Amino acid sequence: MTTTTVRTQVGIVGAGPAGLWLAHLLAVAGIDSVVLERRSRVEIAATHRAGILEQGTVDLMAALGLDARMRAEGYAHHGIELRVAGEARRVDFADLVGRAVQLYPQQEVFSDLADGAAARGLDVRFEVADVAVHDLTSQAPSITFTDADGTPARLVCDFVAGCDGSRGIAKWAIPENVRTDHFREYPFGWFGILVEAPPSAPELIYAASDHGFALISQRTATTQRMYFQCDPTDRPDNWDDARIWDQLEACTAAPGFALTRGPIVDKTVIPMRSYVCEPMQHGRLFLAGDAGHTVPPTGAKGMNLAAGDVAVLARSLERFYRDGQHDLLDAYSATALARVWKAQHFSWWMTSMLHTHPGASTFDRRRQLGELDLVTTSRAGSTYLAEAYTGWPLIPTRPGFLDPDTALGAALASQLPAEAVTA
Ligand code: RFL
Ligand code: PHB
Repeated sequence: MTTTTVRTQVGIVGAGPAGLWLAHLLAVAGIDSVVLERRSRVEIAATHRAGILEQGTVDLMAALGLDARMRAEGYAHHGIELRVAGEARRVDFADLVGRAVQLYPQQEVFSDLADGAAARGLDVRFEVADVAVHDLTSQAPSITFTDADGTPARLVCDFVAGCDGSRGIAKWAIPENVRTDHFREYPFGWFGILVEAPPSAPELIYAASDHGFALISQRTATTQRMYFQCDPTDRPDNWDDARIWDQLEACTAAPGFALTRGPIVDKTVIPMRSYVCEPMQHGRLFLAGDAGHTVPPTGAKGMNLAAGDVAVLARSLERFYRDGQHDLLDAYSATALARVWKAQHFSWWMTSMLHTHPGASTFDRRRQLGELDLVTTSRAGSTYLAEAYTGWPLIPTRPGFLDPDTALGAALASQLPAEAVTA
């Protein structure tokens, strides 16, 4: 069978949030791309993952003109509750940092991005197979794949963006002798359920108890998302509904509080890992999102990190195509990793502070309670949590990083420091 050859400027592997955000941002900057995705649209839209968007991520959706449904159907949250041994301690984001987050499921973000891509005429190909990247250190890298109809194809491009998630292939193309894999595995996982019931609380509850950690999150007026700490090797079938509710009640018990129960329509066990691939670039390959790093979900950072990576990458590519300069591209990994490591620390910290650690001594447990007390009673402590949770700027805020005179600069103006906008 003959191979079809397609030519574009940026070949993107993966149509998760990272890949689709990047394709949109590049289009704003006038740069062509083709997105290659292994799964079907239907399958991605049915995968339950993130729920919380930082304010900068909300601004990114607005910059792309894709925020209407998110604002109509999502919920702005101005704080979270930390429940410490049955006592409610609210962290008030509005008061502490004047910012908020948005509860809006990742599947809906994906649907908005995919619909928006079709409306913008972006080339996104679902259900492709056999994706492989080639000649990354040459001027003309390429990606070979089999199209959805079985035709072998080659995408010839100037750059390859590896946006293929934590189980993707792109990062393995960075040779072992130049790549460091920073990895940490936690001795617990999350048991996640989806429940058909009204919300049990108006905001997220992160509960640290002697029975382990639990998170009470929401989705819609009629569907809720809840998690509790479990053994990472546990299986969904080991837990019947009664046992799940007993565990969630034990972890979240507080005077006057009762979980609103309903049919459990989905059960999953999620492993907890921290990972960073350093550097996040090699030749003309650039990694973004989970392809370059993963965090445990406790800080709600994963998808938001993808937004920061692609904002930096899109700007770096704009600089290359518009000004012929590769300084920002050369610095991409270092720029992206500065934000990634802050989020790695925050995610590790929230995870360590809130979970019951197998084998913890009485010293460890009492120290943990002391830390939770400090974080929820000291304004300095809770301000750090509020600042990190609502998120740092997506791009470096130094004047000049983003050019306010370009279409991309104008679109991302909410991310610019005031000096840069008025300069
Ligand atoms: P994705 O979403 O995994 O997308 C990668 C895409 O690449 C495709 N792919 C390939 N395509 C072609 N060829 C190949 N060889 C390919 N290999 C893979 C895949 O099919 C897929 O469609 O990565 P991306 O775009 O970097 O986005 C990252 C986010 O999905 C992830 O960080 C978040 O889900 C993490 N996360 C959370 N993030 C937040 O910001 N806020 C949250 O509240 C939050 N909660 C969560 C979470 C993740 C969770 N789980 C299940 C891990 C809660 C949970 C429970
Ligand atoms: C979710 O709603 O799925 C969610 C929210 C906050 C987290 C993790 C997951 O920290």
